[in-house]
Amino acid sequence: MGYKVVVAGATGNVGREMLNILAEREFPVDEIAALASRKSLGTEVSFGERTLKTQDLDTFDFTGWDIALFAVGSGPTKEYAPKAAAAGCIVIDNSSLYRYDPDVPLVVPECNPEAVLGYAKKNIIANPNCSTAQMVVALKPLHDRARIKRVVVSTYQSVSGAGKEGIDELWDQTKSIYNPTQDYDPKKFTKQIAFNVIPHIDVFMEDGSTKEEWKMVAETKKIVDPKIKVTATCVRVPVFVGHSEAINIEFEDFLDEDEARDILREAPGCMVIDKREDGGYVTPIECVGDFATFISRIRQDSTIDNGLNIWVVSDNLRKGAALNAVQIAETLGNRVLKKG
Ligand code: 2RA
Repeated sequence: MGYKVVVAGATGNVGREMLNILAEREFPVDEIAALASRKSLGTEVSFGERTLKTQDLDTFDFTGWDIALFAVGSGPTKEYAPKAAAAGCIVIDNSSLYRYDPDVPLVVPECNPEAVLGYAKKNIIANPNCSTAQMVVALKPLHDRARIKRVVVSTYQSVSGAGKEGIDELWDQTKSIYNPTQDYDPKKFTKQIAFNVIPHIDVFMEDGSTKEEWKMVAETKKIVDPKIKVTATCVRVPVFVGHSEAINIEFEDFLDEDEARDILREAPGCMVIDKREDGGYVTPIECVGDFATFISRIRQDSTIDNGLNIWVVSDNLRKGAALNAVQIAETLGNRVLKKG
């Protein structure tokens, strides 16, 4: 016997990946419902070999369904997640709405799988932001060995993190640059993204940081350790899929770069590609469609006592969103629901 699974937001980039990954990982599904907002209603989506017709999120009855993967953004989540949860369906939510709620666990299964047990207070589990998810997969095993004091991270985030409109804007703007009769002003992003980089993701906070940067701080503390200090600069780059991060880590104890490489080679979810030669590292285009978080450029930072630099790349629609949500469902299945 398997699970009755709902995917809400099934026509979006992340919702489609959720369906792909449930099928690829052979999640034990007895019944599946693909939900969409009224404007995308009837759109067909793929689930393995099957084609599903989307149903209306607004009128769907969640009673009797086990797990709902939500990828609909904070507004609709606020309306529909409590409805699903009250009907007894456990919600795994990809929006930021519940991430900082003390009664809702924020889970990256490679880091804090035991936290899923906290789902019962609200029947909701939160999925972290994409830039945090891939970073903590690499940080946790290093923290377990040498205790991280401080992290300085710069991100290089692909346009798919901003949804389909972000992808379309990069594509159309790039074409318009080769065709001067075609004007293409920024709409989704604040400045031209084609052949450019923009040091601004999400809204500005009072202290001058952006919400994306704040999320990396708050979520790392909730998932790994509240004592870790994080400072982040988040940057949008003209890449379609795959976020990259240059991470500088300061530890309590000395950690040799070779030992760090060995630890990361064994760590769950990590794939080390680290040859000190031309091309001996991973770039975002190579991680698309993969499950792993790739780690390259592992090297000592000799400007501080216990410092290390790493380069971390992952598919933001997968580990940063849909894959992590499906892994939470798997963890919930193995540790709590025990069907399948
Ligand atoms: C981005 N963090 O890349 C977002 C998506 N969750 O814009």
